[in-house]
Amino acid sequence: MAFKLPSLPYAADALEPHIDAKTMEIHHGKHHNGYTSKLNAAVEGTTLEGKSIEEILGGLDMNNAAVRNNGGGYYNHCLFWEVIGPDSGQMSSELSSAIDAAFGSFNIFKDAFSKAAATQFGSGWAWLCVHSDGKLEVCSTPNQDNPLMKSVGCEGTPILGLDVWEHAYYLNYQNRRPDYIEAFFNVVNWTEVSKRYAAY
Ligand code: MN3
Repeated sequence: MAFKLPSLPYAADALEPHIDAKTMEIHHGKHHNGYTSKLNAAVEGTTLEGKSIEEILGGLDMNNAAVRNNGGGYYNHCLFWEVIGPDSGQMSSELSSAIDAAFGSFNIFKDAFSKAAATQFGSGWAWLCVHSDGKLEVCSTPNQDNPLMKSVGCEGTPILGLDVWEHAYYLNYQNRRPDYIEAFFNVVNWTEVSKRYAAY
């Protein structure tokens, strides 16, 4: 069973003015679609065929560049489309408490996450991860790496991710990555992030 590009769960223009429709169309229809088809090509006929993306990334040989880059790209964007949306939803009291416990307050968490996103040199992602004991951590990874991969410097299950590749923001924000990061917080779907926290 090959991996499939998921449909965007909202219209491409639903996140305007924070993320513009053209960026969403290209990002989903070209970039994510490309990772999906290249991932399928990379696993076809190998022992990875038929495994879930979480199984593949959790047991990944980091020297397998095709699966690392395209499997990461496939998973990361699947998560990204779901944790953002036109409705900010509602953060659960459990997630709110965990954020307070780990960072001190939501605003301190937001600063730490924004800093991780802003200082990731070149292409990559910022993450909010939950460890097996429920503790939260903010980190960033280069390229399409993510915390499911062993030895990337942060571990756990990502429950919020921010794509800071230029393809995610350049049409609208050019070199102003900090403005894009600030805008991102207007489109986070906290109901979905809370659901992922509850399922860790
Ligand atoms: Mn991207």
